[in-house]
Amino acid sequence: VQSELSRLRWITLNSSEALIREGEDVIQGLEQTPKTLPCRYFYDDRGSQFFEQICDLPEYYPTRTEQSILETYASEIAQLTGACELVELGSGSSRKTRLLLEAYSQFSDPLQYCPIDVSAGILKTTALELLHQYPKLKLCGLAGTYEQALDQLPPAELENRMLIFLGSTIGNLSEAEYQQFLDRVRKALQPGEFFLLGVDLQKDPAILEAAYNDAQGITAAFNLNSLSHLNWRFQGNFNLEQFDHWAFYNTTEHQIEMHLRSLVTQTIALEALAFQTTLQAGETIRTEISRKFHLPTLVKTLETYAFQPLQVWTDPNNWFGLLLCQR
Ligand code: AVJ
Repeated sequence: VQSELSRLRWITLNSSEALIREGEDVIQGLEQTPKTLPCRYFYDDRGSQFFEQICDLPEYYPTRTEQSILETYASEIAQLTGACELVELGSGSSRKTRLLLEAYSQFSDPLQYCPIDVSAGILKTTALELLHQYPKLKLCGLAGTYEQALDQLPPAELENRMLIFLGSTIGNLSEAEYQQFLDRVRKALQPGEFFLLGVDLQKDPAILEAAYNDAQGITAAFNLNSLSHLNWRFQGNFNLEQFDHWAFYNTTEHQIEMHLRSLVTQTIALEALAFQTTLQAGETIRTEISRKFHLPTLVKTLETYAFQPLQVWTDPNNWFGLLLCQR
């Protein structure tokens, strides 16, 4: 354990100042019509556990499809980039990243991994597990949001670096946020550094809708859990029994939308933010958008942000895409 801890560095970016800003995001979202919530509120420690369960659901194909692409191509990715430090946004349990860690173990350079997640609990557990599993690994865990992390990335420990963003989490960003995000990534990387991006692709809406309306109701529990999170974080009074999970594919916007629908007219309060608002019966709070991509369009967009696409991989159904670009 001593030697494992000597290979661990830990950085917490959740300053109190950032928490206040987060509260402002919540208020801003709930004052909009329709009401929205930033989707990182899914990921308190309990929400991250629900998400792990979602990944194993028969209806939720993205995780296992992306996993199969990585199983097939991880060593090709490592060959294309050569030895480099792996920096991952939204690493969670790092289950797919293990395939990359295996592939990058072939290099003589130390294996350097920097997982970044808002959920410090899952980050810590995963970090300790990985250090135990990979004796060559040096790990620098960063607890914080993507914005914080990209603006304050620790200096690279190796010559080269690859930023990894898997699971189509980029699809949770609105068009404006998406553009800002790509701009931040470009600024965070040096010329020659790599960006590995996993995206869910447009497909039959029935397949998409099933993935967000699973038979066991885990996605519903995950969605509702964001209200528990607000309750403990901001002294809220949300009653989860007075909301329903609602998810559908918006075909014009090419995005899944998840909402929580109020079953009654009710006033909700977030005491720590001195905020309250009224929800009409049937009114919804949009908790997530999950955009579905068209690969050729995405490649063009990345090019306009000065990312040179090196290779694109998909699965036999063309359900999911993995892109390797170079800054
Ligand atoms: C991993 C955040 C991209 O949008 O599909 C799963 C989250 N939401 N089921 C997604 C999620 C509902 C997931 N992301």
